[in-house]
Amino acid sequence: MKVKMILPALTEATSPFWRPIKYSLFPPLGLATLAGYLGDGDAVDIQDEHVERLDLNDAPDLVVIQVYITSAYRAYRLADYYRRRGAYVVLGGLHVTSLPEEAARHADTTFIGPGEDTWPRFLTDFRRGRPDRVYRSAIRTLEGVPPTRRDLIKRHLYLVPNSIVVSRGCPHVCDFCYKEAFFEGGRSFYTQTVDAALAEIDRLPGRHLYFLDDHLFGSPRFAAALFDGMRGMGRLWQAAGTINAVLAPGLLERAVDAGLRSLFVGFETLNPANLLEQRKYQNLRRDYAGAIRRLHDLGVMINGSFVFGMDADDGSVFERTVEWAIDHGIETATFHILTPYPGTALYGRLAAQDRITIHDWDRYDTRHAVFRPARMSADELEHGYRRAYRDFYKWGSIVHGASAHGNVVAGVRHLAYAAGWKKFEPLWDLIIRARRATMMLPMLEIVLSEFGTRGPGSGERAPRVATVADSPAPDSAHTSSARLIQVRRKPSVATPPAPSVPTAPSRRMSLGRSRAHRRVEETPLRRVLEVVRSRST
Ligand code: B12
Ligand code: SF4
Repeated sequence: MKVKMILPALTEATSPFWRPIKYSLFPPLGLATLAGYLGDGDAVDIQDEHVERLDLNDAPDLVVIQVYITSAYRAYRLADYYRRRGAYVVLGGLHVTSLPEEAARHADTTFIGPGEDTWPRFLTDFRRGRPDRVYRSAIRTLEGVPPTRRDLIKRHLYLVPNSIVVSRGCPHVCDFCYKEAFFEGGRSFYTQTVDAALAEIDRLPGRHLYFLDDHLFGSPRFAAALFDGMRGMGRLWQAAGTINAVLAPGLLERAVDAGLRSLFVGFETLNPANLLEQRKYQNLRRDYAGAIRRLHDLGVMINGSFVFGMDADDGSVFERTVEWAIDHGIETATFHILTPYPGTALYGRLAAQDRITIHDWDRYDTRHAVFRPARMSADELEHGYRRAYRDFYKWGSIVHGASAHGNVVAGVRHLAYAAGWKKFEPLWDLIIRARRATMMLPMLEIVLSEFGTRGPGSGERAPRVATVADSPAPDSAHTSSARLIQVRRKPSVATPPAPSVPTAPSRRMSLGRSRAHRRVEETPLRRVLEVVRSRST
């Protein structure tokens, strides 16, 4: 059987805001997961329109399309096209689950919810010539899921080819999140077994990993066993987690020992009234600044996520949030306009209040105000959102943020990461168009490892207060990669818990106290940062 799997590009791919770098990050893991269920005799082709031109002159028997809200119209056009050519077309994913009737008009079969239980059932029915019109997921488990077909992923087209998910969903229930709608009718948070997760990690080449799990720390037991199992695998990795997971004692240290170097953190809002309104209780009364300090003390960079337009937000929210994020040395920030995805509690509430003004799914991209905000106009919200991005990523802000770290290497890493990400887009563009995205991965690894001062997760935490003089000699990078090869070992859940490593002193405690620290403060690099900062503000 000839199977074609498509991740259509979102419509904005043709707009001036199109950022190839953002969409060349991660391969289509969902489709590669489903491909794992196909047989040896099936000819499978995964095409991701974000990074390649679709070949539409083929004649597959089965066309599988993953539909996100912002790519829904494009997905429907492709589905109609292939149905006209006689292929059997199936649609699934988040948007199909939110609006099944809309999607069903363009498909022979639609899938509601995650695919691990329904997709193999469909394949059996399809091969027998008796597929149903709709499959609704009810059994939620990742046990026995076949290995993701990474051989079908065109790795060289992605900056982060080693993305991985070892869980589904999240234990929390924020109103604006896709999660409750997508997992309705079954468990909304579950994980792989630790052994299966470690085996998948072990299969991935290179050092860098990006966990796309909504909340990798969502099950502390699973996370602790995973991190312990990863110790010594020589990985450098990034992931997402919540404030309370960061503040919880112990788990973060284990993650860092296993190689965590950057965390996406959902701060979302600085206003407790907004947190209450959105049922984001896990952030309520949490010490945001303490969480930042904790991450930075352990050498973990932060990508802070902030949402604008909740009901307690007025026109002052943008400046306040940006200033706060810069002052606290958050390395990168992702701003969003609150977006009511169909099926979410937020959508229900705004629809009941007759506040949803736009139903064009292309604009549900978190860059447009598709509803009437409570304390400002939609225009003000969009302008404020754009201003927040501009202000956060101004050179002056980047330098200011970088100098908020009590540690020069961390400051330079901040500068390199934020500027590299946002200030050289034309260069990224060139590299991506030359289909060389993966070439940049070593640079990302260097930055994540604080230029070699914090190597991959070896189980040994690097001393926190590093100075330029303390930095390893150039050849120690080789030493650490040699060790990397040596220490790679078979994963096992039986690994005993990590010996408790004393936590590094908090930045507050160490500031101005240790001699080593004073050396950091006085390094030439520190002075360079100060000069750049004074010139650029
Ligand atoms: C990685 C990621 C991206 C990446 C790449 C996406 C990719 N290559 O797949 C990038 C950075 C490009 C991206 C961009 C955006 N993203 Co995004 N992204 C994610 C993230 C973090 C992980 C996706 C993933 O790999 N999941 C793991 C795999 C295994 O799951 P899956 O893809 O969902 O596939 C499973 C099921 O959905 C189902 N399934 C899917 N398709 C099909 C088809 C069939 C036939 C069947 C049977 C089953 C099936 O089976 C699969 C296995 O269970 C999710 C959050 C999340 N946890 O899902 C957000 C998420 C999908 N993104 C979101 C958004 C809003 C966006 C943006 C609009 C953001 C923006 N401001 O630009 C853009 C637009 C994307 C687009 N193309 O339209 C929202 C989606 C909301 C919605 N209702 O559609 C999410 C849920 C984040 C959130 N919490 O709000 N994103
Ligand atoms: S914590 Fe994040 S992933 Fe979990 S429900 Fe809230 S927004 Fe969604």
